[in-house]
Amino acid sequence: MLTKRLFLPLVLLLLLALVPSATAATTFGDPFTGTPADFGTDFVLVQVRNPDASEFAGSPASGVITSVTVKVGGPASSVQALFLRPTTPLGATISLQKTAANVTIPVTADAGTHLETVNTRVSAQPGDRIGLSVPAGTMAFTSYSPVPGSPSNFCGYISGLDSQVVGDTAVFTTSACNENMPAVRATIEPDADLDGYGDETQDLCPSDAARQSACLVAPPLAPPNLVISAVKSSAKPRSSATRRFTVTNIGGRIAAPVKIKVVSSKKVKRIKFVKSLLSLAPGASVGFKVKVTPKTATSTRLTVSVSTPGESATADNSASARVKFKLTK
Ligand SMILES: [Ca+2]
Ligand SMILES: [Ca+2]
Ligand SMILES: [Ca+2]
Repeated sequence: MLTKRLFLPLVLLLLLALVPSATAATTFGDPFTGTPADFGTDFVLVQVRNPDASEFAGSPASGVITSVTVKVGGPASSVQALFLRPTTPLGATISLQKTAANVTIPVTADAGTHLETVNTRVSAQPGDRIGLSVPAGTMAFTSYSPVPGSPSNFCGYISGLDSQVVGDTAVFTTSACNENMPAVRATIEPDADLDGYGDETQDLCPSDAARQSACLVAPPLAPPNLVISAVKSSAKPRSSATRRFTVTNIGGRIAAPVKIKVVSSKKVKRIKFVKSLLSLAPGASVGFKVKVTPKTATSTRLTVSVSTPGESATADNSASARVKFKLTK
């Protein structure tokens, strides 16, 4: 059984998971079940109910509206698609904010009706919807009654020309809209990188907000290839000796620290790294020192090898230097 302490965070997680964002292209709006006719004079319509009279939820997800389709007929004309976001709940009125510039949809003459589609690129949120503005004298067939004689109001309505600019909010009357439904719907695609381009037809690189063309393919990484050499030294014998080595990466990128291993005579008493070697860019060299203190010998051969994961060419990964000591009593 879930305790309250576990239950509340779980509910929050579930609520976050419910914030919808399109995962594939989807269509919302009028299902085009009827035949539009001339609605009358100039007006703006927006859908507020489904044909079954349930409340229309608008776009089911966030993303980019990539096309708008209208079912139209009548004389040759054009209508305007509006991109609208509710700012109040549905009631006798509904307030809708314009989120983008209108898109013009040309209507070819048709005694019957047909579909007209225009491509768009408009970012949208869940609940957004498409309005239709039909200019005065257009006489286009743009709306119909999904349920003739229904007491439900299927649309929001404002009379006259659309004079709103982007960002404006207009009050649509739903009670004066009667049973008319604007014959418009839209396709929304996911926009995972939020670059404002639909990820299925407009954005060839949905993982990069800076690109809409195909993603760059990273060239395969060359493996690293280390070589090491001992730096010659003419230092006089001392009680301890420090010898320099130089390691160069003549291959590709090193993804892990370079390991340094000192192989030397058992006569060596103490080996001390003066510098550690964590990474090495392709083509770069770095020197490091190994300090040797003898036990009893007056000379020994000091061998140092380097290695890093991913390297196979290891024949040149070790170098030797003879070191001479002056023993102290
Ligand atoms: Ca995108
Ligand atoms: Ca992109
Ligand atoms: Ca090598």
